[in-house]
Amino acid sequence: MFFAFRGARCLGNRLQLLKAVNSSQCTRVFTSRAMSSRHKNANRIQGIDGNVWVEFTALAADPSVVNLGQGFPDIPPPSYVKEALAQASTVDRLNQYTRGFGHPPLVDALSQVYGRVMGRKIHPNKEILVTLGAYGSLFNAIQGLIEVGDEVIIIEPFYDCYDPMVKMAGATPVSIPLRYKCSGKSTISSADWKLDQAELASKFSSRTKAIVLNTPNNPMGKVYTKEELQFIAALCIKHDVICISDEVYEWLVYPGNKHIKIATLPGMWDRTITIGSAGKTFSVTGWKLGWSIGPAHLIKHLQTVQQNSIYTCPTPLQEALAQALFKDFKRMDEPDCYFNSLAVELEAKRDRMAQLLQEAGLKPVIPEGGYFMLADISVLDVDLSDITKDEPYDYKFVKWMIKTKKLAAIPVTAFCGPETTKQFEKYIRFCFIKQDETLNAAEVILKNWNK
Ligand code: IK2
Repeated sequence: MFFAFRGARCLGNRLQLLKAVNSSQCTRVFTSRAMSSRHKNANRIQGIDGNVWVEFTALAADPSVVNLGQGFPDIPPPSYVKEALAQASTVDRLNQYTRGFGHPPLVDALSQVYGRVMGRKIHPNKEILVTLGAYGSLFNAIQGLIEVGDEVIIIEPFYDCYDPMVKMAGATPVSIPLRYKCSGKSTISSADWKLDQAELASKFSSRTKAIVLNTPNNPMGKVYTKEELQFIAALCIKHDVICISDEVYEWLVYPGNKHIKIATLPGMWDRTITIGSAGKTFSVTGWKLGWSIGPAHLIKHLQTVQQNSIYTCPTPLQEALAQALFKDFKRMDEPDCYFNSLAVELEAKRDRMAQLLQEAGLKPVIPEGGYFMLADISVLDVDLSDITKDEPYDYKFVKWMIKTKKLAAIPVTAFCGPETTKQFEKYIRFCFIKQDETLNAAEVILKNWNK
């Protein structure tokens, strides 16, 4: 339409345009417009057009596919969360814009919950920003704090959007892989993947502006220990580096592990942005609400990005989230509190998933947190050499599995840079926050794998 309209203006009138449609003159006009450098993408998005969620969500959309791919629950959210949203929509005022940096009851609720969790007073208006999902927080933090030419350290495997967001800011991602250290135990755990301290230290330089941390980690489920966090913190302090700490799975930690917020370690509050997600906290990924918490001198730069981009988040959702947080804040120490009960429910699903994979001969990596499980697929020895597309093995494997076995997962190299592709291309990621029926259906597929 756009080209047709511009073409019509150029040729004078509609009649002339119609006559010209089949003429080579028009083809030349249209082609040269389409090819013009003015229509080229901005450099800041060069090379980042591929996206694992766009590609694999479409492949898994067929209803006959058992979808353990993208990380969304098919268990229902708590009823009081849904009711709070229904209730909010009945209040006229709550269907209109609210405060851009966060609906007042929501920033109050967040300041109370995190004030308690972090053991400090958190200013609701200056130290909290409500965002469009954790994605929004990551985007605001990276756009607001990272300068063109800076370096940002990212630990691999990483949640896939970190790398393109850093590149969009004109900065350079510097990656460091978690390395497997065999524990000698019969099962493999996410705790067996560790940062090599000397290697990590070597990545920091005067160009390093920030490090992105993700604990519990997606895709592996690693929960960083206090010692690991202290080591990262010491490097941040030594090199005056900001820590962007993505903690969307903060409540989903399994027995024997403890989620520690790096912002609570000495010297870290002033240099850390802690990111959370309503989608992950209350099993409502479609709500796309998140938050950034940190010192006022950093949060104000994230606020600047938000006020000049999306400006504000949906009011009824923020009101409902505030009500849900207040409810669970009052019972934080009780087993019924959703922050505690979801992890218990998921522990059983995690163990079931591990068993399913083991019975199919796969080697699962048992996560310490989150709701994903990696599986080593090398034992299946599927010959995909006739697929000529130039992709890592895990991409080909998952596409083949969706097509022939009707089971969807996510290739782990989507969370890696080019240097670690070889290290991770024999792993795929399964999401296990699913109803029993969904896990049963996956079990049938895995049990019949060789039939
Ligand atoms: N950070 C991490 C670590 C996430 O896992 C997510 C959500 N990911 O879910 C998709 C998947 O891995 O299958 C986000 C940030 C984004 O969270 P939100 O939905 O709140 O924007």
